[in-house]
Order: sequence, then structure tokens, then C-alpha cells
Amino acid sequence: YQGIETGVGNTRYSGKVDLATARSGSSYTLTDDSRGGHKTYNLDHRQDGTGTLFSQDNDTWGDGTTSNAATAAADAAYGAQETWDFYKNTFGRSGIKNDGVGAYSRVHYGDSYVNAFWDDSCFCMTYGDGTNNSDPLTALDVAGHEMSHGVTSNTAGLEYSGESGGLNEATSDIFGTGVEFYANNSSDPGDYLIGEKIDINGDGTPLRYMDKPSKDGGSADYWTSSVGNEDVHYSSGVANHFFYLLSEGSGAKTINGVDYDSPTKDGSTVTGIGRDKALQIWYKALTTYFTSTTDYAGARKGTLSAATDLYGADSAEYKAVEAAWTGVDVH
Ligand code: ASN
Ligand code: ZN
Ligand code: CA
Repeated sequence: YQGIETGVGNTRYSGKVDLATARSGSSYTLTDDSRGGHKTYNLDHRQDGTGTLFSQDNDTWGDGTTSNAATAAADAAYGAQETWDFYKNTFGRSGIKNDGVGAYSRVHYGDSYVNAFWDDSCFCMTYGDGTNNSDPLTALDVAGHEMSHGVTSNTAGLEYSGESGGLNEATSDIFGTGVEFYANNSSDPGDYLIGEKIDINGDGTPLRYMDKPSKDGGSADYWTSSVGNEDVHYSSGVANHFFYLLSEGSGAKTINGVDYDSPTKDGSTVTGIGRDKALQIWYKALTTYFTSTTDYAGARKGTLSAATDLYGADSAEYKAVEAAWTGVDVH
């Protein structure tokens, strides 16, 4: 017998989840033939090679703790699965290249490696295990962030420096957040924080905040003429803040138990249009109007063109895009 199975993942961050797996005879592997054949491999602390495909004689993966090597694999497989489904069901996009082909994921990269990364050359995702190998970088928003680098690379191709680099990073934060809300997982509910589950600062605070990016101590809340000189993970703040304002509006709000308070540069009020429409506008702009050299002024133009295409030039959505960019001082 060979076929697609529904296994169980006991993840570190997302509780107990269904995982699409493959069975061949009495052996199961972390292979998802319902989503382009995505596979999850164990690097077992190496830093090169593909690693070993997760394989075992039962279909329950991990035990929720990092002492079990398959736990991070369950998170990574779940992240790949939800990211695939988010793109398919939100935008009709079939995989990172829209060609129906799945990527692959590698977990347990290096020793106490505190990062995760997408690599175009292997068309693969890689996750470190975090500080003391005990906080793997496999949370849903991180997985969605990294795989979205593959989407950006295969669409607008935003160069990873200057303002286009900030837009590239923000695109990953925006869609990583989209994945987290899409998954609607009770252990990791949707929020406008990035990396809130992986304890990257050691004090429980998230890596980034979309409502007010400067809360991380480095990111830009508003555009300035020098924002393109900053690290792309900081210049992204302007677009992350735009996306929050467009989705949820300015001011104070509590969503899924998290408090937000999003300011505008000039004190103006922005009325949000909801995350679903904001995601459609960003995706249309990324895949239709943005190019490798799009800067913040170009992103304003591109998202306004996208809003016109989707909702009309006289729409409330178009006006909200204008207001949200104005709120972050992009004109
Ligand atoms: N995790 C980082 C990111 O996706 C890796 C990098 O710096 N490119 O932004
Ligand atoms: Zn990134
Ligand atoms: Ca998050």
C-alpha cells in the first residue's frame, strides 16, 4: 500500500494538529502529497545537505517537547501546510511559484542557531533550534514569513536592501501574519506580533510589533528620507504599520486578547477595512505592480492601483489605502 494519510503532530507551539503524511507499507514519512509533495527533513545539527526525511513506523509526530526530534518537525510540517493552504485559499496561489510544487523544510540546523531562513537556491526552508536548542524557530508566523520570501522572490523580486528590502521584509511579516490568522489555531491565535511564540528576546516579548513597530526598540514607525539606510528588518516597520492601520485602523483596540494602540504621524484617524481586504490589496500590488526596485512612494502607488482594480477608484478601500500611507508619512 502507498498513499496519503492523516497523521497527528504534537507540536511545540500549535498544540495537537492534523498533518498530511505518506505511508508506504508499514512506514510513514513527513511527506505531504496533497500540497505539492512538501517534505520535512532532519539536519540533526548539521549545517549543510538535505538531511534525513522524517520517517517512522507510526503516524504520531513529536510529543510537544524539544527532547523529541520530531516535535520541531511537526511544527515545520504544520507551518508549511498552513502556509500552502493560506496562499491557495486566500489568493488562489498554488505553492510558492504558483506551479503546484511544494518546497521542503529542514529542522535542527546547527547548534543553538537563533534564526530561520528561506533559500531560493534549494527552494527550501531551514529552522534553527533557538537558544540552548530549546526554542526552535518553527512557529507559524515565522514559517509563513520565511516561505513568503520565496513568494516575493518569484513575483516582485524586491531587492533585499534599501527601501525595497524593507518592503520585502514587510511582505513576509504581512503574509506570515496572514498565515497565523488563517490557521486559527487556539494555541497560537492570530495577532499583529511577529515571533511572539519563540521567546527570541528571552523575556517573552515578540520580535516585532505591527501596530507600533518602534516598540521593538529599532523599527521605524514612519517613513523618513533615511529609512532605506536602516536594516531591512527595521525599515520594514513603515509598511508593517501601514498594513496594521489599513486592516484595523488607528487608535486602541484589543484583538484575540492582545492590546494594540496604533498612532499616525500627523494625528489623523484611519478607519480600517479589515485584514482580508488589506491582504488582497497587498498581494495584488506585490504580484502586479511592485518590481525589484519599488520604494515606499512606489508602494503607495502600487497599492492604490491594486485597490482601484479590486474595489474601484471611488471606493472606501481606495481612500483607506491613501489614509493609511499618509498615516505613516508616505506620500
Ligand atoms: N530570518 C531572517 C529573515 O527572514 C533571515 C534573514 O535575515 N534573511 O529575515
Ligand atoms: Zn525575512
Ligand atoms: Ca504572530
